[in-house]
Amino acid sequence: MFGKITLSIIKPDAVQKGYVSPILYKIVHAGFHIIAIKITELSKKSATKFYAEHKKKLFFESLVKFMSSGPIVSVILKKENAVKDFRILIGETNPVHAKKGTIRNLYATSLEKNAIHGSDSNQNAIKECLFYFSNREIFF
Ligand code: YYY
Ligand code: MG
Repeated sequence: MFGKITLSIIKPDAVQKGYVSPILYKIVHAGFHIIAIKITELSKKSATKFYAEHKKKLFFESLVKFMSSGPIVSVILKKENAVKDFRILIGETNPVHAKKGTIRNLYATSLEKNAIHGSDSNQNAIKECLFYFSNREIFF
């Protein structure tokens, strides 16, 4: 599966605004297959663990608070070149710089509340998928 899967999270802002369905439609339309999906909520502890790489950044505390502020939808997606192609589909981290038609361009609220997550490497994709799902919940 290395190289063929990525982990996505529809973040609390997008869930709250009712964007789950249009976002999933766009993802599937772009050729990604959903092989695991769940609606869940991150505790502050889990959000801290998930974003551990950013723990020294100034935005970290606010990010953790936001990510644990409401339900999220976590999804494992399968496709050739999943990680790279998905990052293109979601657009730049800062929605102001996200290309027209990308998910962040269409649905983000702000730099912090940017609607969606996508893994940044094949290694991290595997790690992040296993953060949210057990093997029994993944349907290759
Ligand atoms: O991978 P990606 O989500 O595009 O960006 P990261 O650099 O990994 O940052 C994670 C997350 O943190 C980002 O989606 C929004 C938030 N963030 C922020 O609030 N302020 C920043 N200056 C940078 C990132
Ligand atoms: Mg990242």
